[in-house]
Amino acid sequence: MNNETATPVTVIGLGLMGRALAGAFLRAGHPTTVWNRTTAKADPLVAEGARLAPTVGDALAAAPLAIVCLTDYGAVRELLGASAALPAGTTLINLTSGDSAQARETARWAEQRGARYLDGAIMAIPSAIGTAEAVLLHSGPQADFEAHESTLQALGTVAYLGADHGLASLYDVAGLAMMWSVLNAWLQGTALLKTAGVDAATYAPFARQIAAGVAEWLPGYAEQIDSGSFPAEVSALETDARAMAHLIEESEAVGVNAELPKLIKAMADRSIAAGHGGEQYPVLIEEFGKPRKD
Ligand code: FVH
Repeated sequence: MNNETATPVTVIGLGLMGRALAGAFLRAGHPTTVWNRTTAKADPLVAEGARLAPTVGDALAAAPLAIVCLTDYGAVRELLGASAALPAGTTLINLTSGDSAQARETARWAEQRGARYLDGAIMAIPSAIGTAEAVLLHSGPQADFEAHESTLQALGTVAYLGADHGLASLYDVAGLAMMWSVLNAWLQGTALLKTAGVDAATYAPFARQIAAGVAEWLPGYAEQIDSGSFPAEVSALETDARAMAHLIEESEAVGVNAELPKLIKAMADRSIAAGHGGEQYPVLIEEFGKPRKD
């Protein structure tokens, strides 16, 4: 792609992530305008060919696509709120982390100011930006995503989730829940085995195999959740709960933390008490779908 044909892009926010985003656009040949509160952070990008806009308004007007990546949504509203109207022809893509309510509210706020708005979430670290490993999720009007999809592909693997602006944030936190839960489960097992002199490197391949195996179950379990029917084809929840009791007893016996095992069993016990002991594990979606009443 050469500069003449490449779509101009603006990047507002040149922190660790914003700098990576702007650099990826530059390397893909897009004329890139940047702005940052602390202007010195733009220096390396200007040296690579970026244009430093004197104001946020100038940055927004400089390109049909403006990416914002700041600390939080408060910063986005504070910064963009100063410019009364956002340029009508600009599509604003907010890659700042936040929750679905902030995403939906900011979409309403941006659209009231004449901007087309997509919300997004970056499932990658700065060094991965510009490679296929970087996954960037987007939600909002599909036509606006499609209009800029080829430009966004300079950042990595881009996905469109749907029209609800809150979807990118929800997928982001759902992905983080998955990541931290898998890591916590691995740490629980590693702690157990360390008491028997098994080091983490020895256990890791086994843990990786278990994680991959469980991942294979997800499509079938998703069908059970979507159908609302949880026939016990593998094992009944009551059987699982007995194994959970073993995990608690073992953790306490060898002197490692048993909080995670106890939470796992507490969720199952509540579902069993509600009459689901003979059903398959995904029946627990009902416990996850409601706040805990103490
Ligand atoms: N870094 C990462 O690996 C993660 C990956 C997943 C997504 N996150 C989210 O990306 C947002 C930015 O994260 P970051 O790592 O770039 O954060 P910082 O390096 O701290 O840069 C913050 C930028 O925000 C600017 N800023 C903050 N407050 C204001 C404000 N009130 N007005 C204008 N700009 C503001 C700050 O400017 P400066 O301090 O350089 O002047 C930086 O440009 C974030 O939501 C992550 O959760 C990154």
